[in-house]
Amino acid sequence: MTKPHRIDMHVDPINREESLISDVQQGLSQRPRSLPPKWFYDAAGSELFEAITRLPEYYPTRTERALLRECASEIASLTHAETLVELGSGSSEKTQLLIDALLAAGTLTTYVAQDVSESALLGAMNDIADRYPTLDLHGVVSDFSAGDFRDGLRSLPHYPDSLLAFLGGTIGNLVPEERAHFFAAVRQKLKPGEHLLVGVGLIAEETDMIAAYDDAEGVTARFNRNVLDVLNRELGADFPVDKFRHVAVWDRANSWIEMRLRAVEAMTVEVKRAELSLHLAEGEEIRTEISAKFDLGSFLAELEVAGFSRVTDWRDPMNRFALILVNA
Ligand code: AVJ
Repeated sequence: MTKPHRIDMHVDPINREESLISDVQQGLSQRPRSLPPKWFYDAAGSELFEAITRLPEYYPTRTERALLRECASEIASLTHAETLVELGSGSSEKTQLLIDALLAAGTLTTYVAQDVSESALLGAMNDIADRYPTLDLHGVVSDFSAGDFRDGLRSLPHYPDSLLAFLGGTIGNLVPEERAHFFAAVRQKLKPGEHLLVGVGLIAEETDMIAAYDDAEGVTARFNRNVLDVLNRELGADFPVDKFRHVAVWDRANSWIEMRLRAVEAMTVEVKRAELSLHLAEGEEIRTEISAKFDLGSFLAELEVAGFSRVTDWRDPMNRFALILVNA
């Protein structure tokens, strides 16, 4: 097996426990109670997410893959990127379509992959290293949302002629205010002429959207409850995980799918290392994720407010997902 000339792995020295504690103290004591979705992704959660992407109901992943297959060579000729930087790279599986096209165009030298999950990133980097022996590879385990995204993005290395990819619809996990901060921080990170490629879920049939987040097999339910396993293990909490029901609702006013965990009976939970004692009434819910779905035009308007200009976009025939390419 030929080795790539370089693989670097960086683990951002942010204290995982410290930020988990502060997220838990903040999120669980406010109303509605909430937890940030990044804590889903320990090794088990990352694997559950990969299982979700293979479910018949979860259309975003395969729709985006089909779009990438169609437009990757066009993206390569429009961007001439030397470096592909990916935020929330996960398994990097769909990214290979972009890498293939950028290598075929002869411009790509470097792939920088960032993810919050060390296990997912290690697995992805090993796959990529095996498949692409000539690519320079940099893996960054970090929280890109740290410090209003400024700190989180600052810790990513920047290379010339970058294409920054943010795929999968993960942008939907941010509330509008966070999105504005994210776009502004990305815009600052990129040099004029560099590109951003975003994958976004579009507003689809409500029943299809709900099914994608509440599958028949219950994989999404396990993924959702896994965040309580994370709190139990990492903070010495005693959440009775099987006493929580997975709930997915479409919030039309906010245009997002909301995942919640609903306590099926009243309970008191101790979160030892957060010094938190939590009383939940029967039926009380914790919001664990929002996944916003967009109207393409208003999404483009948000990008333009941040100083990006549209290059082009691609949508699937059912109009459920879009890839958007913009210029910094
Ligand atoms: C990985 C954030 C894109 O919001 O659709 C899948 C996560 N949550 N099923 C999404 C998720 C429930 C997913 N992202």
